[in-house]
Amino acid sequence: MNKLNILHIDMDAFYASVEEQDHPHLKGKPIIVGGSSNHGVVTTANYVARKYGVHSAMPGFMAKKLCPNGIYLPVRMHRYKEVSRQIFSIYYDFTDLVEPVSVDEAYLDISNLDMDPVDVAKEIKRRVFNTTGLTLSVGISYNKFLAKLASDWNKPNGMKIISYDMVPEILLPLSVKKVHGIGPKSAEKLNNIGIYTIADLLRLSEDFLVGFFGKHGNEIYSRIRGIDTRVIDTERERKSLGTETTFEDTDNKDILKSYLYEFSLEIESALDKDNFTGKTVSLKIKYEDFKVITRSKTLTYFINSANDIYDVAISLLEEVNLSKKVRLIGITVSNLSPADMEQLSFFD
Ligand code: TTP
Ligand code: MG
Repeated sequence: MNKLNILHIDMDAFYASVEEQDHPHLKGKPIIVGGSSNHGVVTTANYVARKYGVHSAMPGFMAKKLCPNGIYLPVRMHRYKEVSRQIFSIYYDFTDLVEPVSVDEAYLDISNLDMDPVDVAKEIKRRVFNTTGLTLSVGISYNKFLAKLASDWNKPNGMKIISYDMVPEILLPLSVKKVHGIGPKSAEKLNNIGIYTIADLLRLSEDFLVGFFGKHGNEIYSRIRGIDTRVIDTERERKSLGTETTFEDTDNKDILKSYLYEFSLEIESALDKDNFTGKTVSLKIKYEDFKVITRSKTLTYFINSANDIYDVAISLLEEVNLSKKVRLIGITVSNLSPADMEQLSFFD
């Protein structure tokens, strides 16, 4: 009962952190992504810029008033998606029960892992940092609502557990705005009738909440009592299909190629089964010294045949260093889309 099996992971200042990582000389400076034209809107700001009061969705001219010396950068969506894929592929190394919520946010159900949830969280943080240089915040709890609340608790680079016995102490004093499902407008309406905190909300009947919020009223009634029965929805967006294998260290390219061909066939049949096509092929290699590299290529069109997947995988293999022996190789196809809706890509 109430096993701490749900993680909610959210990257810190995601777009701005990617920019900082790609432009190391900007580290420590206030970075604002988007909003460079006065009509534009800020997508996000790093934590240095947030000290000036700059935040997501703020019009550019306001940001510039608050932070005239900020570095204003254009949005490079394809790059954030690329980093996002690297991060998600780490999550999928731990479990298939991943629900992608956005480019930088996911729920993981780690029930099947025989590991302390804190160790899982630490290991994910470590691997994401080693691969991308980025930090994230993770919330650990026994349902999605509480895990999400926890991930927001001590951003950036945070980690917070909310266990069953902590729920009253955590929830009661919280502002109603913190309840997933209560937006700024509803929060204002609640404030107008003297309801500011979850403790205030708890005094209202379920019927009243349904009258007030409509069909979400029941959910909100449960959530403020720490109850959330939503499961991890892995099909919310099918993110990737892949396969990999470990073998005796080898530097024989023909052997590696034969694995890639085998995997391309496997992925083809998996894509076919789910009626998906994909746009990105990633090659993962672990060397004899356990160093792991991944290389990805995103096409401008969707593919689902073994031959197409293999061709891309081979072109990626040509780019990697094979002077060291390899002990694992794998392919993942991501950026998936239902075969009959090819024009819609995942994050758009
Ligand atoms: P968030 O996770 O909400 O924000 P963040 O990652 O920048 O900062 P943090 O989580 O540390 O508070 O959103 C993820 C990305 O989505 C963000 O980097 C930019 C983009 N985004 C927008 O484009 N517009 C928005 O209004 C918001 C909130 C985010
Ligand atoms: Mg984030």
